Amino acid sequence: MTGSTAHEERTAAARAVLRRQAVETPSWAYGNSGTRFKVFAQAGVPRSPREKIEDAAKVHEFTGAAPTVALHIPWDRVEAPDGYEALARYAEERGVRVGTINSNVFQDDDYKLGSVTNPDPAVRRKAVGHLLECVDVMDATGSRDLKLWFSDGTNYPGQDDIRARQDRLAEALHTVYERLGEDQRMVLEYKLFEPAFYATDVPDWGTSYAHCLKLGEKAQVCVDTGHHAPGTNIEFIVAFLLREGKLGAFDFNSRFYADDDLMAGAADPFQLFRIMYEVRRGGGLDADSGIAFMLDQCHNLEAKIPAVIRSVMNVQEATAKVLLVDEEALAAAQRSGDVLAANAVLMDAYNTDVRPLLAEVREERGLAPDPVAAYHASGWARRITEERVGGQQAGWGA
Ligand code: PSV
Ligand code: MN
Repeated sequence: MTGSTAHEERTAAARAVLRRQAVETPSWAYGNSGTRFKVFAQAGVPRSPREKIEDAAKVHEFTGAAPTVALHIPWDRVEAPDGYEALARYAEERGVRVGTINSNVFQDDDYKLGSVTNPDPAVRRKAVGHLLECVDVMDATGSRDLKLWFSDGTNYPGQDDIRARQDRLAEALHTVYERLGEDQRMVLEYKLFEPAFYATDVPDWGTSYAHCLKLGEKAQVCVDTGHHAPGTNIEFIVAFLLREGKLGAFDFNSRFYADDDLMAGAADPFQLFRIMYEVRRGGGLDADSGIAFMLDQCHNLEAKIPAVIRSVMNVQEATAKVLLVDEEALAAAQRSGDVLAANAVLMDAYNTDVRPLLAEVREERGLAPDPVAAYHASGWARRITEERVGGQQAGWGA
């Protein structure tokens, strides 16, 4: 095969993957958010879960690559009797579906000393009750995944028994696991620190992996790219988890310092490329991989909807680049121990401008080649600024 034929074949295969690639967007990215110093409110942000879904639907309309929206309970709580069923229908009418249900056991006064690992059994019962409620929500929305993130941990040595907290965590996870339906899963997210400053109860992938392994197949690890110590080789973690069949989900975002929650691929596009390369290598881009590729980020300064669109595009660009890696040349260079040639194969792919390819893939699907420009031209920003006045803006700290 000539070099150019091989390149054409790679490009054709890349197009097929890019056409079906899906990135889940988080409802909270559309609401107001900020740092602990200040939340700067933006005009036109959603006042309700329905309005967040409307914005998520716009992202899908212009990218064709964001068919699901993750909810966070209770931020997106809606009232019975048919609240969540109706919300799911509302999403479908707008061309999207409800995705992962994110639990929240970190914003109630009762959780000061922990939720599922709290030394007080009554608080633990309350936290587990919330997680089970989230599975009820999944039943109503048809969601597959329950996302668990625990802010649990301690600030000072001696504050609580590290080992007993692991026992309590295991017990709570087991209870929730038992409640999952046939096709439902739980994905356990880890985070090095924040808000706990001494010992976090699920601080790293190893802790999450060990609990998930014990629980069974329906428990998988969630990798939030902002949740590691600086310099951590995240792609190694991704490669390892994929090899073990335990990578269930991503929370994509980027960071310069800690858990900055900036747009995916903005702070370090090369890192996103390296992660996506291991995803590809481990079969994570296959149609049936089961990995939930989610964004988990906040747009504190920038306009929210175009920022989410930009993030989806950044994930697409990283994906397109890894799909262009000449696997044969890479394997040959690796076999012969040619370090520089192997590295050059990866860098060639990384340095390819894939924007024209992605523009073509969009146009083939009847989409505008530039989703951000199409969004700005659509008038949606003006419309929501005019219409969404009054009411309580729905968001993190607003
Ligand atoms: C925690 O920092 C986290 O990454 C979890 O996924 C939470 O649910 C989310 O952020 C809230 O923004
Ligand atoms: Mn997260």
